[in-house]
Amino acid sequence: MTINWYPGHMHKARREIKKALPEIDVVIEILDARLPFSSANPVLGQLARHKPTLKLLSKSDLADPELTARWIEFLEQQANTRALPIITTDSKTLQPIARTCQQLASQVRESRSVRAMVMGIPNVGKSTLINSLAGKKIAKTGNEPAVTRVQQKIQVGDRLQIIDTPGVLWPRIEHADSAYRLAASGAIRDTAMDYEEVGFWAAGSLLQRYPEALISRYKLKSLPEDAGSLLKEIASRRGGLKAGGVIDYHRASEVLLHDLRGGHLGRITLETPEDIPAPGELQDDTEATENPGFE
Ligand SMILES: Nc1nc2c(ncn2[C@@H]2O[C@H](COP(=O)(O)OP(=O)(O)O)[C@@H](O)[C@H]2O)c(=O)[nH]1
Ligand SMILES: [Mg+2]
Repeated sequence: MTINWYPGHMHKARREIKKALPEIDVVIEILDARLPFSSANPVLGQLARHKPTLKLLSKSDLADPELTARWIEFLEQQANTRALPIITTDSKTLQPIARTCQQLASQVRESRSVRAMVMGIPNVGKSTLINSLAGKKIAKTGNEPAVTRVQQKIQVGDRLQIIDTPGVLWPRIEHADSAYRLAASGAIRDTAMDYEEVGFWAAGSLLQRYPEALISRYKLKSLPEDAGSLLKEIASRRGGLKAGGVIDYHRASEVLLHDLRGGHLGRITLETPEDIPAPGELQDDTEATENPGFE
């Protein structure tokens, strides 16, 4: 999957959200539990600032449970916001969704259902969630235009309705660390980013955050000093050593990223609330304000 978010796409997505919002009581934003900041859309918070929001941390089966708990606590400090960890295919983890939406939209009179729409960046689990909640395959996987076709509502329990078409939003592509995290997690499978560069970034990040996982997965005798040395160790163990002792960094990156994405290094989270850059350092949000003509 390639994500190409041109300004045109962003404007269209934004227009569709604006069109849909008046009908919606609660915004359900799906974040990737391994990177809850970087997998968030940079402008949804402003667009939907008057709407109660339920943030669902999907893929929590792959994420570090301690950090997921910290993210939940952090996210719930925002006004009108609740957060829940989910595994989109595990209906048990989805049970609190309906109740939480009702609590968030307490102004909705009891005689009607609370209306919600699922939004999120590509590959975060929107279709899987909608299908799980519907109990059957409704949402198409793949690139379906967001709000343009006729929408159906899925009844979830007594008092929650979810629009069957998710809102597809763009990720934080302009923030370098976020782009690396998105790429390392597999959210962006094929980008303009250099594969080995992502491998080096992941190696450096894992050395810092999850050294024990690396030692046990690659049976290392000691912790390598830097990303290059780690990739060298991996290469020498997994068919990445070429004639004359030349290191195949591409191969080593492939092994590391495959292991990371597949959960073979254990449950790993790539960012903590402390990693959120100060507002001044964030450039991706400027896009929202530099288009005053956009409605
Ligand atoms: N491990 C894990 N994988 C998930 C989870 N949710 C979704 N996925 C996988 O992530 C990929 C993208 O899911 P999809 O629902 O198509 O994402 P969408 O693009 O947001 O609609 C699929 O391969 C799913 O199987 C989850 O909670 N845990
Ligand atoms: Mg989908």
